[in-house]
Amino acid sequence: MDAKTKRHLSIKSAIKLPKRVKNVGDIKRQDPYNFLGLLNALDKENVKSSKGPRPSLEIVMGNESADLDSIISATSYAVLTNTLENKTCIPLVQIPKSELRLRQECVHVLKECGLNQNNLIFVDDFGKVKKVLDKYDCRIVLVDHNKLVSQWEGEGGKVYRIIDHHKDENLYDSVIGENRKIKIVGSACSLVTLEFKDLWAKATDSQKKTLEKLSKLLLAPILVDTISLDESKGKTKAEDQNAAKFLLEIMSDYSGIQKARFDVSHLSDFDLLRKDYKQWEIASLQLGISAVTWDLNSWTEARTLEKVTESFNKYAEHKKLDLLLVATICDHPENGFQRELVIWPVSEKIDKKQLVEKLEASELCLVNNGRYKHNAFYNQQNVEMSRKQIYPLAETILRSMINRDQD
Ligand SMILES: [Mn+2]
Repeated sequence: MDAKTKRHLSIKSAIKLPKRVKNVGDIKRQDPYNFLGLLNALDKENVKSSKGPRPSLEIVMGNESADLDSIISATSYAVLTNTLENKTCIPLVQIPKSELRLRQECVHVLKECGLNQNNLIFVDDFGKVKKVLDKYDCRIVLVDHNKLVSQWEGEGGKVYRIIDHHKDENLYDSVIGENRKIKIVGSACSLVTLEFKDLWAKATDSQKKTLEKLSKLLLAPILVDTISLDESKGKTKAEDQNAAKFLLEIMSDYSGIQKARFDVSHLSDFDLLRKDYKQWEIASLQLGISAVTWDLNSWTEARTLEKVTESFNKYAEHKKLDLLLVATICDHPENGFQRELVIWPVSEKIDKKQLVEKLEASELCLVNNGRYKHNAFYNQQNVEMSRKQIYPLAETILRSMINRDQD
């Protein structure tokens, strides 16, 4: 290198050039898993000055429990859309960022698959999302639920596609045919995988490279939700098998996810109860159901029975509940997959004796485990019934009790 070039280079490096802000195209090409970066770029884009109709944008969201299936089905849908279709899509996670640490299985899977959780879009950034929503011609895609959560209720007109495995609530009648894929299968991620399977199989080498991380990512919730595709557990459908088979052709490494999911002993009772929680209003009653990945024996032994039951009371009070149900699952090393149910009515509005009798007589096949003096702690022998089935059952029982009171 001659002196002149050297001098030129040193001058050049001495001048600090302002960092160029990445635009939407840059992010999609260079950093396809940086959704927050994409949102910021969309926010900065000068849409108004450009002629013609507003550019289109897709927003994909999972349900408010923000479990592994919801976070990953939404995230993967966005990456697949951005990579394989000539569209722009951002995924939303419907919890504050601070609550992600309550979902160690999600933290584990994201890290294991090389995704940076700081690049996801959480509730904290919804202000910016709403700005973008007004600026672009937005269409909403629902994955892992088929009814907008209250936060987005006003945007029903924008829903154009649904991919879900819950009972169809028959909303958004314009979403029909190919755009309405609601099937009761093990995992919403199976349906997302199958939706893009053909395009993915035909992807170019560079697209395939971008999507490399996704196979492992999508497989995680499918395996967790179907209990490792074990047909005897009644969760696995042909769609789950097909999706997993397709993804396994690209990769396979599932160890650790289940372990992280069931490793909850470091969480406080309050965190355990809110980690995977849903609440409903039935007539004037508030019902909350916490799903906990710890068995009642280990839980009460680690904390004492008094402390755990005290936590149920405090949590029910905090959420202003009339009835708290705690549905536990654990993968016992000797006895296999097990479920338990805690029936915890807290308000005078509920006839406790009648409620317990009706639940005891239900298809849950509850057997009192004798650990608690009142009828509250049960082994649930019908292990096929998760919260998805427990909720409609509890709803029917509560409504029948209310109706009887009014007669
Ligand atoms: Mn799901």
